[in-house]
Amino acid sequence: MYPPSPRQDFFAVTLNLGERAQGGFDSGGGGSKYWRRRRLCWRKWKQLSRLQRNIILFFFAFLAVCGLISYINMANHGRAFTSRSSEEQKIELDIPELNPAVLAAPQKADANQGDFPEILPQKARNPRRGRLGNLQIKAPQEDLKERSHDDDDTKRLEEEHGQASKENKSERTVISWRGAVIEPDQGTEPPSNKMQEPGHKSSTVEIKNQKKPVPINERQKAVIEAFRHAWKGYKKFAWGHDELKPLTHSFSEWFGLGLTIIDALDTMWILGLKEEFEEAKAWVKTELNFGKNVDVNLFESTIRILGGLLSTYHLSGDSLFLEKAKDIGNRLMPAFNTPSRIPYSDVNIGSGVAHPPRWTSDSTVAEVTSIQLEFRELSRLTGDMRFQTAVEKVMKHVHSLSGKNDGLVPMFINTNSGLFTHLGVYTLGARADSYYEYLLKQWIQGGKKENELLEEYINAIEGVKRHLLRKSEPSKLTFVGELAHGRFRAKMDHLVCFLPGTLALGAHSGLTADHMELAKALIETCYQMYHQIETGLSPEIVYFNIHPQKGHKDVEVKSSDRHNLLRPETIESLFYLYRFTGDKKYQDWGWEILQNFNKYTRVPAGGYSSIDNVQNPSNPQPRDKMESFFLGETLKYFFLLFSDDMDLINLDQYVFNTEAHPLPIWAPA
Ligand code: DMJ
Repeated sequence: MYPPSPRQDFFAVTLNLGERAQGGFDSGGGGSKYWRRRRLCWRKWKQLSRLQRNIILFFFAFLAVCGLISYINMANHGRAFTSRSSEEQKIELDIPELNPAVLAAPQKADANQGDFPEILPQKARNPRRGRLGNLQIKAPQEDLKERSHDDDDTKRLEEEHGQASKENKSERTVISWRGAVIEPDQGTEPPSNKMQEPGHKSSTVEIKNQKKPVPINERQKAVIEAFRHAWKGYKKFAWGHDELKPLTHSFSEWFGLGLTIIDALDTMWILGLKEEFEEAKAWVKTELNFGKNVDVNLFESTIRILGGLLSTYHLSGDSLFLEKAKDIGNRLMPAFNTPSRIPYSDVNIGSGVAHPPRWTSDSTVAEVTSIQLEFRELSRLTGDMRFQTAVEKVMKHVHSLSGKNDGLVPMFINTNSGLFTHLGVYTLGARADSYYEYLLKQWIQGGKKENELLEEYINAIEGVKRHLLRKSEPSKLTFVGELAHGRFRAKMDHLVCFLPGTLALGAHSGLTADHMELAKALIETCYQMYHQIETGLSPEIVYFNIHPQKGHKDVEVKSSDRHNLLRPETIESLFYLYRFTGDKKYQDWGWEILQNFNKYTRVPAGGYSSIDNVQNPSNPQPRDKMESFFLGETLKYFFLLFSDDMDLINLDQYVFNTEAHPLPIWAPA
């Protein structure tokens, strides 16, 4: 037996190794000393018992094996890491950051692009300069730095655009959100440039749905009659001007661009009014001139003019409308040349000078976030990605901002700082409304792939439920109020009545069923905003009773809010609800409202008029104005609501912009 001597073993080994090492480093120490130490070491090794030596050898062998194993592992890990990176890269390519993945290859405009004015970016404002001195900003021709900045983004988009088209041939993304599984639907192709007949649904629908046309019914005929009556007044007294003043047989100008004609083009097409369409088209061809020295509001001209021209192009296939759309699109671009890239509210389309309103450098949140459907579509059709780049920058920026309350946004955003202003007030009404609408609709337009938009939309609806929903007394109507610095106001704009339609569209697109339930509850409320009022027409704003009080109705109206501007939102939502549920009560409610429009707002000589007092049936006080959206939206939605042809502007192929102009849902390449 060999009694172990651990202390000695340990000492011998470490000392010797240490000496060896020291010798190795001590290059000037002399070789003889080194060899003496080696011999001493060997002697000590010999003095060890066999067992001791075996243990030491086994220990070193063990260390060597461990070292080898960890070397192999590290090598494998390195290989795995490298290959995982390429997987990730592949995934990144498969899920593009922007929506061109779902785009068909852009159809180059066939017109001579050189015919259109080249509007150069204007120089960013100095944010430190005072407001008043900076209201008008001339576009300098040589701002190359900004231009190249934009060019980079545009180039990137163009590359993604091309790449995405290739990659998505076989890919169809499935998005899962809180249990909802959403598959992109079949989208819509750009039209052929072959001119179609008015009344045809569109070149695309025609090809895909070889069904017999559904004959129009009596209620639809009543809408056609109403349209013709409105058109008669406009033609007689306001032809070529923005809006009809039906009482004084005159007109009013806003932009001086024949707004009513442009807004009504696709309505005429859908209603099958061939003659009216042809005369309107002739006016667009010979009279419409965007080179005028006029200030236009970016949002209003985008949704009405650009949107109207693009949808008419899609429905008719006539390239005249695309040419005009490109022209106005180019002329609106200077609005984006702000320090923050949040666009100014106004732009002079003749001079290329953009500016904020006189009293502020803020823009309205709804306005800067409700131009995206139109500019994105313009890029898709022209292949010029500047339009898309500009509006998507705005969306991304707003997405990144703080100051939201559970997805609800403030009403203003500063064009210098890019930050929300007037924080703490949240509404689904004026100045914020279509922000929410366009979150969902852009997601649908792009083929349901831009998850950021969907997430924002769903967050916002959760925010609405948490902060803005209440029930009225005595009828327990569900309504959407407002939040001002933590205090709830039971105030609801008629504008909010877009929401039931948008919620229903979301539910139809795969979102959870509670969205449809809320849509049904809210459309009932919007209908009651008409039904409970003396003329059967809704005021601009209502206040709901939330405390039970004897003799009080659900809805109350302030004298300053009792006007009706012939707005479309409730009819729009009735249309969506009917399309998705098939419940005829929505058609009946719409019919009741149309009759009341005829009773209280129709002007015998031609046209319809906004009224000042919906609570006075014997004198509703006509205001002498027919808004262009009455023809562009209200009558169009009436016609679609009364139609039983589910393919008349099929909602799986088209998405309506906020001015009721249908734009195609992008088809996979
Ligand atoms: C229209 O111009 C649009 O619907 C916009 O989104 C809101 N206001 C009017 C109609 O009320």
